Amino acid sequence: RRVYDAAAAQERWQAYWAEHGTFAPADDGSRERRYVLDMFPYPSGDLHMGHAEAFVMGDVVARRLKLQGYDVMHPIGWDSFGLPAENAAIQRGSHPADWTYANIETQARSFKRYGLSLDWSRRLHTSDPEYYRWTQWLFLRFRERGLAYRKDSFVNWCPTDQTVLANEQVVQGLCERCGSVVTKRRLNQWYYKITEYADRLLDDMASLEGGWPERVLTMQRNWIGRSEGAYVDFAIERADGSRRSTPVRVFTTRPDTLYGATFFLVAPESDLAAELVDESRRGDLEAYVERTQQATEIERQSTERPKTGVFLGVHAVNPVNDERIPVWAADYVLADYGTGAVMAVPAHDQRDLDFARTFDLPVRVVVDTGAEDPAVTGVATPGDGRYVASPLLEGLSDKATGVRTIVERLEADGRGEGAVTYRLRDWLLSRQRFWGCPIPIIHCPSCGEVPVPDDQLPVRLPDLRGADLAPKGTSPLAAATDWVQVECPSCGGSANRDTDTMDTFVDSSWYFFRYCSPGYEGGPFDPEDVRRWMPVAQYVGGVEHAILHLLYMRFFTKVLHDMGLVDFEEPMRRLLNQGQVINQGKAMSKSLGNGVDLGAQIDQYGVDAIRTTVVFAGPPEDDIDWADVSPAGSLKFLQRAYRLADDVASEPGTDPAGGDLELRRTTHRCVAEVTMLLEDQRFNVVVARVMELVNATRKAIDSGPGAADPAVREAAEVVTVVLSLVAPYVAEEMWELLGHGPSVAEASWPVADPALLVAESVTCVVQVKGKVRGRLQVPPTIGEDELRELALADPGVQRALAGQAVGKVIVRAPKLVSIVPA
Ligand code: ANZ
Ligand code: ZN
Repeated sequence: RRVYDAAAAQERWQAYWAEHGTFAPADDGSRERRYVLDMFPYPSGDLHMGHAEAFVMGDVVARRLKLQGYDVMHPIGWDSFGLPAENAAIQRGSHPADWTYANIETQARSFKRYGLSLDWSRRLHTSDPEYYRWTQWLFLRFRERGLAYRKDSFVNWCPTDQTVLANEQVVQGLCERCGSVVTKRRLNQWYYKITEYADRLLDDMASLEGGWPERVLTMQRNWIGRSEGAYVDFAIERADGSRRSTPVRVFTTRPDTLYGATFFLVAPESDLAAELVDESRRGDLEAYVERTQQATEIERQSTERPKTGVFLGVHAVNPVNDERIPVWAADYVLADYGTGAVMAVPAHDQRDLDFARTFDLPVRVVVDTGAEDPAVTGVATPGDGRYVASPLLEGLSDKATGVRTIVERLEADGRGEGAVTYRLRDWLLSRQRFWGCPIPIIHCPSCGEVPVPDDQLPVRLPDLRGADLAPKGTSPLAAATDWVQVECPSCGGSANRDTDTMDTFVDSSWYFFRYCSPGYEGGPFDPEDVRRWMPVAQYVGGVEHAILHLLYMRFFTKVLHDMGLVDFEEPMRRLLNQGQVINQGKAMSKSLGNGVDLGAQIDQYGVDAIRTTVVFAGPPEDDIDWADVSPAGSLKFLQRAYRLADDVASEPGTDPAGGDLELRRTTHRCVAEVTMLLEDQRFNVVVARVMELVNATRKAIDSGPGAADPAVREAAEVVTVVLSLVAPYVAEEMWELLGHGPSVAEASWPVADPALLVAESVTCVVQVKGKVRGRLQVPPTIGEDELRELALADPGVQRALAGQAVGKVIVRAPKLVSIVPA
């Protein structure tokens, strides 16, 4: 008898698939199209266990859809710009491309070995000039629409990576990449105006309900952070009694607490603070700003932190009662949220209360919540209650009415208006690093910002390497003088290129469109290709991208929609976030020494056993603890499955209709169940069902009708086709043994025969006083007690009894019940 040889099968079938283009879609309209997409990898060395889990899930989906008759596109590429390549190049004195493309080749070999049903002809790398040409082209189109702009502002700065970071890349005040404490710097930087799409990004999530994990939708909602409230305008009165020509706006979510505003705050580093401050206090403010710069945004907003601030020597005038309140600068007010100015209501806001108590400012309760006076307890009362000391709200206790009443009055007086703000900030896209997509702008002393003409794209990176790339606070590109100095495309005078590169999240915001049109020269993609393939039927990737990538790519899609290039607004119908592979209850790490090497696991057990282990370990969303799983057990199972095919191989195929009925029922129930389980992404249960079918088939061979029974062949074929989703190499070998060809990937998905799915039942006759009064369909194995109860509950029987008490009941399970009234 034959034994499954994993290594030989891997070599053989990899070559077969590559040679025959098995996984390239036909794209000829003969079959319905489906696009299955894995988040493309970053080339940081070879594949690891995390890739093993992520990519096998997408592969199960893609292979299943292909077997079900769809024309499947399942492409692959690399997100190949980024810092690690640059750091490696600095260390080795080489070019980032060396490291990047060497790693890509290593990963590509591993992906092929891992048996993924990928279409290699669509492969792309975001660091290829042919790709970033279109990243630049899109930037210019966004800019024409006013969606890419430059502004001076305080930005997050990582002192280690020497580059700015998007808000999304600052985690708890630390750099997402290196963990350094993030500081602030004032810089002139490029932004994408994602805030203009905030409402659409929120509203369109309704269409993702059910297809996307709820927690991802929640994270995006919170990140966008829509707040409803009002803008309120406060006049400013200087020390000499004169008034500023225009009032200053604040944003508040609680306009109904306006009578409780006892002081007014501005962000210390804002232009507003510098403008408002009385000359006598300017020195104090400047010293305070200096101190503020050292604190992170998280520290500044923390309720734990002692409150600090400086009085600016001017007053604000409350628009509803003309009360004069002092204006302070305080660092818990952020310059770039709302308007950068706040009306402080210490009775009902904890941070304002802490501030009031620190600086001895008045606390006035305007909502009576029944709790003790915050001025005494030090605990603010943010809840609902009866309005007090608020003439316009006299007698009210409903918050919505309170808010509406104040907003209406402010609007009538022209002193404010209802408003919505978002936590979402515009997307800061400039990076002071080398290995990224150059920003296609030229700065001309006479013309200002001049876009590089489309026919001069791509703006290629200059050839810098090694120490040229070391971080110095400005972009390394600035050092490439020959590259920087160019002729202005507009006036022909001497001008300079923009020396920043784009955040790599820009590259990954549109790659899935490019897969539809590999190598297309007329634009980032051909709209016709995208119309045929998109939206993506299934997207698979890590939950760490719940906010950044998944929000940015939704934004890009909406802009492309508005440009008339695509006709949908949401690019990914379904999203699956696979779990992580951990070991001994902990994330794998060098320092813990608990890493598991994917290559070594594959060498030991074979690809199929590793894939099976990963899929079988639990629901795809859950983490897998490698200490709890058994690749050796998976390999044993695959050998058992293989032996079925081997046993059946020499038996001629005949019509299964004449085969063993019990095994046929088991097989068809398995098909029906597995089909549903796949739809619900319960891949681990699919493996469990195949294991059961393997056992049932083995029993039929050894102690049942034997290997020659056509039901056995039928079962072995179902095992093979279903197994091919998870363990493609062994399935190919089995398919061949069973006399089929050329590839199980070209087989069709089995269809369950409904006649074989009906549970067996027998008819039970129920008599009352010897007359038949009911018929019940019951399982042949039903117990006497259960049958008696069913019979007595039957409506026909009840009618015949007409309220008489039951005397004697004779039960002959499963066929007869006879009832005699008392
Ligand atoms: C008065 C007030 C009274 C407030 C009250 C709250 C409670 P969200 O919900 O996060 O949008 N705020 C406004 N701009 C700010 C800034 N730039 N920096 C720090 N805080 C700012 O928060 C909105 C509330 O945060 C606003 O409503 C304002 O304080 C404060 F009982 O105004 B509130
Ligand atoms: Zn010019």
